[in-house]
Amino acid sequence: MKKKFYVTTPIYYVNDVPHIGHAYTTIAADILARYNRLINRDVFSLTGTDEHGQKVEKAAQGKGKTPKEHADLMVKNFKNLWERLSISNDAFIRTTDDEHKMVVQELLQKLYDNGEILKRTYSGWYCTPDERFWTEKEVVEGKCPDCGRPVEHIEEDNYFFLMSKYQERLIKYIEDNPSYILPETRRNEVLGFLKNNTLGDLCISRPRHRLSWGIPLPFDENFVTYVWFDALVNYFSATKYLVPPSHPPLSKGGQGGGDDWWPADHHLIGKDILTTHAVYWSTMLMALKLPLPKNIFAHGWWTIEGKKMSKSLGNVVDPYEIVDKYGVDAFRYFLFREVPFGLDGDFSEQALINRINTDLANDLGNLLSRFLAMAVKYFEGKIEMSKSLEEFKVYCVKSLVGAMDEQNWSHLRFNLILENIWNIVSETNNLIAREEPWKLAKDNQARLKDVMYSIWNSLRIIAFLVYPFMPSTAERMWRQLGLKSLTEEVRDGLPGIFSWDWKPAYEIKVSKGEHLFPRIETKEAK
Ligand code: ME8
Repeated sequence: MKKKFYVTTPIYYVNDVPHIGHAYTTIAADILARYNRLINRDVFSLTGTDEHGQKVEKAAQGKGKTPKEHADLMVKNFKNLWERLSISNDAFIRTTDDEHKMVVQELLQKLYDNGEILKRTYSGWYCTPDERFWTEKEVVEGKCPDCGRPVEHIEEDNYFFLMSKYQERLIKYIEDNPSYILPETRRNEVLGFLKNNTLGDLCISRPRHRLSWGIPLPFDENFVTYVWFDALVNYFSATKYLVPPSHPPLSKGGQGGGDDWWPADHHLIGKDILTTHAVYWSTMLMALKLPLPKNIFAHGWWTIEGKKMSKSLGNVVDPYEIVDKYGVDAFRYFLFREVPFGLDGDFSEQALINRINTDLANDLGNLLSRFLAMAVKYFEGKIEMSKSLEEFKVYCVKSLVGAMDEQNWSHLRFNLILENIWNIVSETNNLIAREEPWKLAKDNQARLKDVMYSIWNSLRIIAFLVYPFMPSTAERMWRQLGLKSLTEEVRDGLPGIFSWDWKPAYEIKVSKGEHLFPRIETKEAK
């Protein structure tokens, strides 16, 4: 039976248009999804939108629309962008889906019946834009400690999830499971927070008179659900109704979808929403007696030329603009090569151009075109399946193993994986410089054949290794190397296709194609 792999992105608020930050997390999830499909796992990759709450209600009001009409329009921005960025998500969840709402209500009822939710009078400071309460101690001079905007004092009845009783269990869980929260700095941050503070209970309702755009509490219609309780449940509810038919139930007699896809392998999020995931979601699952996800990975923050991205600064990076100018694959590659996943990064067009010109145009693109030109010149494109040069093979196989290392993938070390792939690229360039095929063509045809096969084989390996990061580049490489469709061939040729000297059963004839990454000429790059 195939191993399953389930990866999620945050569900994004519909009150904003997507920018580079949203693209970053979603591309990361796509890289994992594509890689896991490549190695023959049954993959479910999920993204979606978070559509309830005050912010959406207000934004819709401002535009003279109902919240749902507003959301319907905004969702298109996300769906279109994911298509443009070659995101291969299996499903798109919206918190306004009826099925999702039903699951949220079911879970709320279960918690309520089990005495995990209680009604209390609450008095505290409320930050409307952030939709959260703060205690007297937390408020800084009448302002929200998180966003710095004024808070208002509110006293009202509300429902509370008894989160505090899970504090010790959560600490133990995180300590016992070192890769539950990654990277390690974030894990330590959560542990530090849990050990040095007393966890409160979580207010999970909003009175309907103040907020109507939400899921009603099943046990009290005067209240709607706090937006985070509704949003976090998406990861679980999706497994109940969005697993496509191509993903059959894994257990015998399953109903399709169902609990079989829970728990997720990775929740990818930005560091901004670590507490809601690591603390709220984890304790909610404990109270529901459901397994916890295998990993929550909180990545770093992108700034733009050293500044925080903000509408008021006018520096929000529009992914459409970047990919129109530089191409989707270059953008996808840049984001994961430039900065180790987990750390903060700074975006600038110049840094992107530098990466394109060096890693992509020079190292990779030129390698392929030089090889193709030589193959056409010396052998009319026909590549004889011989064997790789031994020393070259030994060096490259080490990097191949690194690029497919389970630990590297389960810890999302994308930059290390890319580094391993580029070791093979560099070593293949070195091989050409060392062997000088143009000289061998004159006096050593036998060696020339081995050298050319070695390069062909290495480029083939590079093609499938870059596939998760740059899917269309990989397919183009694969075809230019005289092979059929990468994804189909990988599936048919498993598992041998990942080994160094795999050979297709058919004759290989290569032909010159378009350069993968034309060099970008700018004043600075010259
Ligand atoms: O928080 N750098 O949605 P959201 C890197 N609806 N990543 C960034 C980024 C930046 N500058 N800006 C945004 C929400 N992101 C909730 C989530 S999940 C159950 C509910 C990415 O639209 C990053 O993944 O504000 C961050 O966590 C997410 O967008 C926040 O998206």
